[in-house]
Amino acid sequence: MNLPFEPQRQTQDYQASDAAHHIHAFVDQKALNAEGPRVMVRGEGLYLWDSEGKRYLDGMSGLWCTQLGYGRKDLTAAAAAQMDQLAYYNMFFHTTHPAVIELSELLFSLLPGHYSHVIYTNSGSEANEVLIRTVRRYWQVLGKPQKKIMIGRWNGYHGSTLAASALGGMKFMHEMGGLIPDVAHIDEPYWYAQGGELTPAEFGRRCALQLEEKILELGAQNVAGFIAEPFQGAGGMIFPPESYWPEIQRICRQYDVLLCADEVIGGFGRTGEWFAHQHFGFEPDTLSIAKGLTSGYLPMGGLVLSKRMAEALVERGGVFAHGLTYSGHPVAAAVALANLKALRDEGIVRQVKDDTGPYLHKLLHEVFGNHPLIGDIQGTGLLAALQFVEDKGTRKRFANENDLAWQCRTFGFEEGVIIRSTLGRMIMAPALVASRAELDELVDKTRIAVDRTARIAGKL
Ligand code: PXG
Repeated sequence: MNLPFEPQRQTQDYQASDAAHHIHAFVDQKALNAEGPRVMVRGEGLYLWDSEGKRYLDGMSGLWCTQLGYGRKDLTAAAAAQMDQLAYYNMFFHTTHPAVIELSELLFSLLPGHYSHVIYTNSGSEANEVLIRTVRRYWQVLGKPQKKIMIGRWNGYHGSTLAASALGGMKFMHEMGGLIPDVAHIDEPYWYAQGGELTPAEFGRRCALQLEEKILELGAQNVAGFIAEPFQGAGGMIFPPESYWPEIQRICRQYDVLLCADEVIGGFGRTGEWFAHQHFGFEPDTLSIAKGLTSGYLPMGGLVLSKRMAEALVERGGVFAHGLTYSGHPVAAAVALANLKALRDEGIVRQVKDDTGPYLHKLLHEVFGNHPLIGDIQGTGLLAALQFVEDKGTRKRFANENDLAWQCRTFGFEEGVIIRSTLGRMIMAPALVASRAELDELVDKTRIAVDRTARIAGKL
């Protein structure tokens, strides 16, 4: 083996110890223990190596987060310098520090001008936890404490903590450990699966109108906010029809319901815009951020507030009864600052919009436009989903679409590419620094995996 690193231990040794101590995410742990997880040991650019020395092109940016790819020395240098200078301090009891101040200056220079304040967290789940309390506090300050209900969407994903999973609409998550009061859900705008005979535009409007119906059912005087991902990520990389967001925004404004965008996946250049709501052309009141904020090098998230909300909370709100030990952590802030500087100064977001994003989608349409297994190609920028379909004419999906997608993902690993499977869709979201050659390789290896899956499905 020609490895770019010295393996420390045998793979089986790592796996046995992993099985002895870990409950992994979203998996049957007993089955995983029998199989043994892949042990990832090194990353450089878009590539990962496992403990057997096999190399993978990471088509998913880790978990949608490594915007700059792996092994960036400017990020590690920023972390080391900050650790040397001030490894930890906090924003409690009348203190602050330069790293977090400089990060926020840069963050708000990149955001549209109607946002002004941020509450930092360690993750996207926490950002959405903070969201619920902040939104409710906002309405208390405005003298409307009865406005408490949050509306989310079925199959939305907002994190794994109690309140974040309750805001999300994954029923199998609700079943494990419960819901919280004052949360309601409406349908997701997934035209390909649920649009029936309606055109995408009609379906998009119909889904948006469900929000109006739900607000009227609950009473607008009781509804605090509507939360949604601009496009659904974990739920299958689902893009809403163009008619959806303008109508949702109209309804939120009409009924004085805060529009809360979960930008944890969509933020920091993924769509070719800095934030996904800019791609879809709407103006949320809050933004939940995480992942690409630090390119995943250190945990950091946050809740961004509009000037209107911040003004009410700061000028009229009195004590804001919230705080996390690691909010605005100096080392995470220094890494986020270096990350955002690189995304800006190297023109990476612009490159996704003008060059690599259109290039990826052109390739995907050439390769999969007439593929017998693929009924739809969605996405923009460095973000794409391939929809498996049994009958293109009726958009009938396979009864075993999840198994097929999982199989395709496994074939991908065998071919040396990592793509994500969910609900009969294959997703790719490579690092934003991907070159055209790397995108060629991503699509080429994905094609082999999809062809192998098509053979199993009897489509090739
Ligand atoms: N909001 C959104 C939109 C997310 O996608 C979270 C919140 C929670 O963030 P934290 O940092 O608490 O994990 C997420 C996370 C997947 C996958 O397989 C997606 C996420 C996490 C893990 C896996 O698509 N999104």
